[in-house]
Amino acid sequence: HDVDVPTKKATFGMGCFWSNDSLFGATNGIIRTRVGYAGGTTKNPHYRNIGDHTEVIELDYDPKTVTYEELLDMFWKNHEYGLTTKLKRQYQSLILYHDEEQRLAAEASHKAMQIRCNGQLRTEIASADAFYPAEDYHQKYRLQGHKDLCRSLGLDSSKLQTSHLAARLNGYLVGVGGMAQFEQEVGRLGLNEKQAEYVRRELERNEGGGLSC
Ligand code: MHO
Repeated sequence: HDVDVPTKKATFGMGCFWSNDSLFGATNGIIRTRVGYAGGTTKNPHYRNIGDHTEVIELDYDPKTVTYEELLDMFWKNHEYGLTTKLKRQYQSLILYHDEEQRLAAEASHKAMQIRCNGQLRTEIASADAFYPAEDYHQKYRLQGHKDLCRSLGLDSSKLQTSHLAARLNGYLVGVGGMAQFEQEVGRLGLNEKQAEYVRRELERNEGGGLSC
């Protein structure tokens, strides 16, 4: 079961990519997500050998449903970008734009934030270049904790980077999106009643709990 609408890509570095995968996964307009390494120059980075790259989330979004500006808003609201903490390159605050329109929007939002933060921003903006997908065990990290659910839905490792359903569940299971939104789309997600009940239980348990890494 997949969603076939025209999408655009957006790429953000905003700390540990597990929580960002969940944050965006159940956001309306996000069609697919994958986590990986980007923004550096070293070849073939891995989690244990990340080189000068940064953990990033790559989004396929439907621009008719969510705008790049709205995604930038989520970027600023959901990570550490100031001078208060010393960040490793791995967790660099980073916007990688995919076209001129994104570049202009990113720079405008950066400028506005810089004023609000008295010039204390650490965020970098650069053109999206090579993206190296992270190892399978990092993809949809929260969802993968629910092995029986994944198995019953056929969400094996080959689907983790491409499945709309996997992106949604990876958010809902930790409470992102909320119950009302889940009920609105559950019919389209293709879950049976038992699977839907399971997700509802987890969503309820975790709603408002905040994302951890
Ligand atoms: N606390 C986690 C962070 C992982 S994140 C993908 C760990 O040390 O494994 O950077």
